[in-house]
Amino acid sequence: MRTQVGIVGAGPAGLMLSHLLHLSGIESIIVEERSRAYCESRVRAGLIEQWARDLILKVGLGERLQREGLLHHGIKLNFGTGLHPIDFTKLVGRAVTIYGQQELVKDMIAQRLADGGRILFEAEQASVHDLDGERPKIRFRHQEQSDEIDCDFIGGCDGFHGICRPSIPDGVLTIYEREYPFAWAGILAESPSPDEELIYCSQERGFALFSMRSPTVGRFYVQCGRDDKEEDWPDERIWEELQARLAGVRPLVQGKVLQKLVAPLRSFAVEPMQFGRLFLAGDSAHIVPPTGAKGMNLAMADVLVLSRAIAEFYKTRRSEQLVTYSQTCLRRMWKAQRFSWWMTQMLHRFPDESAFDRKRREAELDYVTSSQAASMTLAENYTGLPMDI
Ligand code: FAS
Ligand code: PHB
Repeated sequence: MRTQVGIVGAGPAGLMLSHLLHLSGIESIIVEERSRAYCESRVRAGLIEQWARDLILKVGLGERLQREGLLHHGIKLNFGTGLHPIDFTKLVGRAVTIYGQQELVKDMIAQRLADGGRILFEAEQASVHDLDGERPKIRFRHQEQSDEIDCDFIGGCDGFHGICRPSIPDGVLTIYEREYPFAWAGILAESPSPDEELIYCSQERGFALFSMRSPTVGRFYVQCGRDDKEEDWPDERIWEELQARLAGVRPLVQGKVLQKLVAPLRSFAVEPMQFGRLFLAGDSAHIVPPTGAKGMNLAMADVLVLSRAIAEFYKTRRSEQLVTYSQTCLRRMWKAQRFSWWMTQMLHRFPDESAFDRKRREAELDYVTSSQAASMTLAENYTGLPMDI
C-alpha cells in the first residue's frame, strides 16, 4: 500500500493527526493493534482544555461534544475541612470541558470513516523501517496477511507501550523520567459527583479526585500504594476511602461500579521527538501524571504542530516546520510536565514526607487558594496555555 503519511495508533493523537491531514488534502492510513470496539471503550482522559475544545469544534469534530460535554468554569480544592474554589473564568476568562476520551475517539473514528479514511484495526506485529530514508515503511499482519505501507512520513502515535519510540536507534534519544511513590485507584460509577465541579482533595489519608462523565456517572480516584493491584481495592474499600478523603464536605452516593483501574503515576519524556521521517506524538513521546489532566491535550497539541509541518512540506516542499517540530512541541510539553509535577507534589501525601515538607505543602495550598496571583497561575495552566489553532 502507498500513502503520504502512515500512522501507528488510533488513539487521540493518531486519529486527530489523520483528520487534520485530511482537511489539508493529505492522505494517511492508520494501523491499529486493537479492535474498533476496544478503542471506543477504553476509559481514560476526561478533561479537555479551552484551545483543544475550540480546535475540535473548528475542525468539525465537536457536534456531540457541544451537546454532551460539560463546560466547567472552575475546580475546587479540598484540604483541612474547607472547599476552596478556583474560578477559571474570573481569573483567566477560560473554561475546561468534561467529555470522555473514548467519546472523542468514537467521534473521530466515525468522522474518519465517513470521510473515506482508512483505519486498519486489529493489525498485529507492526514494525517501522527505513526511517532515515525518503520512503519509510510500516509492516504488519492484517487479516492473516503480511502487509506493508510505503509512505513519506510516519506518525508515531502508538502510546507509551508502542513500537515506534523503541524503533529509534540507541543513543539518539535522551530520556527523562520520574517515578512517584504512589498510584491512582480509579472507578467509573453510577454515582453523581459530589459537586458540579471537579474536587481535588489533599487530606491526611492522601489524595482523592472527584470527576465525572455526566451528571449521573462519576469518575473518582484515590491515591494508593505504588504497587497496589485492582484486587487490593474492592468496591467497599474504595467507597470508604473516597468518603473519608471528602472529609464530610459533601455526601457521596455509592452506586454501581462500572469500571476500575489502578494506574501508576510517572513523568516521562524523550528528546528529540523525531528520527528521520518518524515523528513521535502524544504518549509515545511523553507521559505526565494525570493530576494536571494534560495527557490527551498534549497529544492534540503535538499533532496540530505536526499536521501543519507536513502540510507546509507538501504545499511548498519546505521543511522548516518539520525541522523545528520537536523543539516546538518540547517547549509546551515541559511546561505541562512542570505543572503536572507541581499539582502532584502539592496534592499528594508522599510516604516519606518530613514534618517540614508537610507544613510547606499546607502553606502552598493556602497560598494557591488565597492569592489572586497564585490561583491565576493555576487557572492559566489548568485551562491550557494558549495555542494558536
Ligand atoms: P493512546 O495510548 O491513547 O493511543 C495509542 C494507540 O496506539 C492505542 O489505540 C493503542 O492500541 C495503539 N497501539 C499501541 N501499540 C501499537 C502497535 N504496536 N501497533 C498498532 N497500534 C498500537 N489525559 C488528559 O488530558 N486528561 C485526563 O483527564 C487524563 N486522565 C487520565 C487518566 C488515566 C487513568 C490515564 C491512564 C491517562 C489519563 N490521561 C489523561 C492521559 C491519556 O489520556 C493519554 O495522554 C492519551 O491517551 C494519549 O493519547 P495517544 O498519544 O493517542 O496514546
Ligand atoms: C478525569 O476526569 O478522568 C480526570 C480529570 C482530571 C484529572 C484527571 C482525570 O486531573
